[in-house]
Amino acid sequence: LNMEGALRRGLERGEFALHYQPKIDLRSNKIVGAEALIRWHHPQIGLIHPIEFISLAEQTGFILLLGEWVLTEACRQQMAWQQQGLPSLKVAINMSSRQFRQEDLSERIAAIFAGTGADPRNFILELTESMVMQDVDSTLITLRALKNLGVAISLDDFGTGYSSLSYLRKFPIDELKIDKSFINDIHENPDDAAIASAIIAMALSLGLQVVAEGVERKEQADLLIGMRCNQVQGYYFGRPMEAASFAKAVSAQQ
Ligand code: G
Ligand code: G
Ligand code: MN
Ligand code: NA
Repeated sequence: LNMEGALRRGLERGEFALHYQPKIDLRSNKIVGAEALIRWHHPQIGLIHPIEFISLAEQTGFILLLGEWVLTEACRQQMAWQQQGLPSLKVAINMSSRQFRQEDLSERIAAIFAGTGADPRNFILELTESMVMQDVDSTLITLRALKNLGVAISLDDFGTGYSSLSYLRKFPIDELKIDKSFINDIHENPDDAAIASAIIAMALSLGLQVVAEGVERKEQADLLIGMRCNQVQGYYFGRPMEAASFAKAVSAQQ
């Protein structure tokens, strides 16, 4: 089976979809946005998760085309929700390393916003530490160009990679997402709780938004409220879901 060919045909045939996982603000206890997570509805195999195809797409370069589809689809969906009368929702998009290293990334992204009419201020681009630390000079140029468009920048899986803390202040970053491996055991492991608490305190004192990922239990959410964490995301609040279910969840809380 030629996976790369199947991916390309799948894109042409409309087999990809975005699912949306709620991001909850801990002050209002309301959904304020979503992370868009790609899914492939293969006609024979069924639902395929990104772990099965993202790294191949990255190796072959197909991720560039797929990444543009993801942003275009997220723009279309965000505007559709707004037209349905939902409150303005921030949509977070995962970027791949290859996408982030494109010379003309900000122009490509600007063209997608212009083409769809979506407001860049409603979008967050998630980057990982390894992506931003690869070549810090060119990272800084790219991040500045992206910030000029109006999008927000988030550092995803924070704490699992190697990022020099000095770059947290040099880079124009808006948000840290604490990796779920630090959140898993915060309710029973004091060391993990200490790490989460320290990351939150550091983020807040640098003026960054801080999001805890992988929250699966109420005890974890309660601890994070006490630590002044801004937002949470995880199965306890909602799994990644189809756009229509996400819209229902948002309307239900109005
Ligand atoms: O729900 P989950 O299985 O969706 O995601 C698995 C991994 O795939 C995560 O690391 C996530 O960041 C990545 N991923 C999900 N959607 C996208 C996407 O649209 N683009 C990229 N580059 N990665 C994605
Ligand atoms: O790598 P990234 O952080 O972009 O991907 C997020 C991944 O975490 C996705 O695969 C998503 O489905 C998954 N995820 C989201 N919430 C939870 C959770 O509460 N527990 C676990 N185990 N995974 C989660
Ligand atoms: Mn992510
Ligand atoms: Na993450």
